[in-house]
Amino acid sequence: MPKQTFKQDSFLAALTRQWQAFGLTAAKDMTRHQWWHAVSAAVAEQLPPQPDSGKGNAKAKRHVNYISMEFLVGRLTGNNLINLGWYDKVAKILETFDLNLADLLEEEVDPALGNGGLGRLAACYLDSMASVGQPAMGYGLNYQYGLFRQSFVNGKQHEAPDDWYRAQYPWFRHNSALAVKVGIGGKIVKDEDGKSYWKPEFSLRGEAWDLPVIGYRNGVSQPLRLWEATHVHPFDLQKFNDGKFLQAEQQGIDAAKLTKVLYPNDNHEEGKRLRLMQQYFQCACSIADILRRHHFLGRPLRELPDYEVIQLNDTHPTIAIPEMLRILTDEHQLDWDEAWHITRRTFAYTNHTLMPEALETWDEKLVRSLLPRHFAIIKQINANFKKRVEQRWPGDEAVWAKLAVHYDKRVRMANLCVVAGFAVNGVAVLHSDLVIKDLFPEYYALWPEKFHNVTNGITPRRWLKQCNPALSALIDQTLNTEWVTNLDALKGLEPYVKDKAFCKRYRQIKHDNKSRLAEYVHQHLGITLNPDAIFDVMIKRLHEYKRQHLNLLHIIYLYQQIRANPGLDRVPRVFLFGAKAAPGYYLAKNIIFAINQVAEKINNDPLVADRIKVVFIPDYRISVAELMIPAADVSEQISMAGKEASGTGNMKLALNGALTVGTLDGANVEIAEQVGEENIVIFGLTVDEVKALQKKGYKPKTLLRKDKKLKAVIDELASGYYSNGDKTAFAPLLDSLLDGGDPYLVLADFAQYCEAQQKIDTLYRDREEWTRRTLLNTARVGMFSSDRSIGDYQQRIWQATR
Ligand code: H53
Repeated sequence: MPKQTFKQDSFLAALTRQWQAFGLTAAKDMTRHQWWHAVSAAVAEQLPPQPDSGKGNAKAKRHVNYISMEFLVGRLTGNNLINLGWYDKVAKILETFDLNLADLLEEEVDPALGNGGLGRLAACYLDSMASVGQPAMGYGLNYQYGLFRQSFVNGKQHEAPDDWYRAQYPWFRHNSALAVKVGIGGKIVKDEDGKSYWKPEFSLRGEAWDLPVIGYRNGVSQPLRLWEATHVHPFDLQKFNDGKFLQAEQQGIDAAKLTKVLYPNDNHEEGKRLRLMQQYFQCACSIADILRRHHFLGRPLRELPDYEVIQLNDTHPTIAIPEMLRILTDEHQLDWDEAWHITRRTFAYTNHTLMPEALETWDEKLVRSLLPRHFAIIKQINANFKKRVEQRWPGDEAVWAKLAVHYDKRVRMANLCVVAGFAVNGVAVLHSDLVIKDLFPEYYALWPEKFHNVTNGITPRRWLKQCNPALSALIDQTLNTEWVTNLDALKGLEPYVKDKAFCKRYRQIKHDNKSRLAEYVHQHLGITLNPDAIFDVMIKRLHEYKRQHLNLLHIIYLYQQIRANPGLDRVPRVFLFGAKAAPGYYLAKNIIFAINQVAEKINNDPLVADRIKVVFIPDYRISVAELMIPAADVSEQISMAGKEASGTGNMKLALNGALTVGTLDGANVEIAEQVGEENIVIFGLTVDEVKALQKKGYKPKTLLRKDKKLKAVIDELASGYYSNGDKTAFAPLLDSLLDGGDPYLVLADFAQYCEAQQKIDTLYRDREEWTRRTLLNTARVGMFSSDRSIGDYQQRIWQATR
């Protein structure tokens, strides 16, 4: 496809229409926010109409439908301008109005339609599919409120709704012709011919809102289609005529509830009725849209899997499977076997977690009441599958108890995905192995060919080119090759470890990025940071398994060391955190509180004299990540081995020249392989050691008796020292570590973690050696480009099997 050329005249004309629409008389009367809006809308107007995606695809290249409850896309204007190749041109035009484009871009409210890693991965994959020319649609929900806004009140997390003003978002295109009717509730009834069909209790309308996903300078733009729930009729006319005006509108109010808010849980399912309704609504709209396109292109139903693949991002959209079967059998009158044959070759499932609390199961009563026909279909799948299991493991109830899709009055979504899909993949080598060994060994025995690994990736467009313009420019000048679409080309930087001038420049860029972050922190939190200190960054959702509290214990340990020896020679270190805790996750919120309280004490202790600063940046989100990642010297990836499926922050930080302190978990293992063991600091128990320790019987309190340093840290936290004498302030955290049995082995890894941190301190003192190691990180992590991940999906899953 030809590159999209920028037409200055039509851009300026569009800009004029924008300020006129605001009711102003001249461009100069626009506020900064209006400028951002006008520029974005004027650029959006220049994009070609989005093709009804899939038209061009041949059998050889299946069209991908990526269904995800979350797409954490981040701000779009800057990114779209970069991908279009129009950034400099628009910046120049704005200069003539005395405006700075980078400043305007700060006006955009992040579309926060995701929680964390899973949603951000989906956004990276859309960017990569557009950039490598993989025809694709993203399907998600158009939430009115994205992930809550976080602030701290007396150190405690406070949540506020995130209104991102979707109604005025300039990148949306509303396509009313694509609206879909979705039924919910009701029962199965028989028609005159005795054939049963579903009579829903009520219907909703799904409206399609498209965001453009723009490929990197290749002329491709394909939609991310987000569904919004509205009501089928504007009013209940009967009620309206009866004079019941408010009740007449009730249906509309109820419908709008469905896509009001994103559930703020990451790696944890609550099993709420509204959540299942969201899932079904999204899947019903998306399946209808996929089939509409397929029919429109005149293709026979039985050929659906030749043209389309549906990639399920985690189990959240699993209900799409019975929905497909329902439509094929009930609406298109296919018999079961044929419908099953089509479905089984269309769906592929990505598993992102082994955490039991995140593997969705639904109460059968709930499924039956909301989706009676789907429940019947699930039972049918289960009954058919039972025969297969019976053949393979005759009479073995224990195996059936594990493998059943419907068992013990619950529907298990992961099992449904494995049984009904043609491919299952984990998201890093270690994780994919554990999926086979620990989660699904019997399924693997049945269908080894279904199981794959696709290690996660990140888009180099946002996570280097956009967020680190100075480093990108240095790489451009040095390599003189298009690394943005071929991240392996960064290997070409390796010889420059010997080039003093280059290394100086690389170091200076990091320093400047640190100053930029320090400015932000000063402006927003009033804390002054020294850019010569080590910037030690831990950014990720707050979860016990990720062990932000291990980081905290080490900070307290350091502080105690300084108090015991005021002359202690340590490289000044700034510990930076960014993390949101799910509002109902009591322990995670307590960890935030503990970090903030410890920060307060240390930051105000003159004895510390800037050797330690602790900063918890509130409301961590994509735009804040874009500031923190280029400024990091150290990347904290310290989850208990076996718990973090992959991680993607680890990749972003290494790419931007941070040294990882990490456990052998998730993609850290592959990062270590790529960068070389001398360029990463690995510590802690391995997966096998974790298993062995847990089997043996782990007793955290015994550890405390043996390790005096550790005991001093825990005692101080419990003493009220950081909480104005309140000894119960951190009870949830301490209870989990002690009486709760320390489920994530924080205390067991503490000593090794302290050693690892000491090693960082020593390494950092030799500035040239440090630069060498961090530069080798940048140079060697090219394989973590999401373009490579998409290539793997194509090769191993989308094009290989059907
Ligand atoms: O998905 C990321 C992984 C990360 C994993 C995360 C994730 C969620 O954010 C939410 C639910 C879930 O099951 C998994 O925790 O390790 O990198 C993308 O694969």
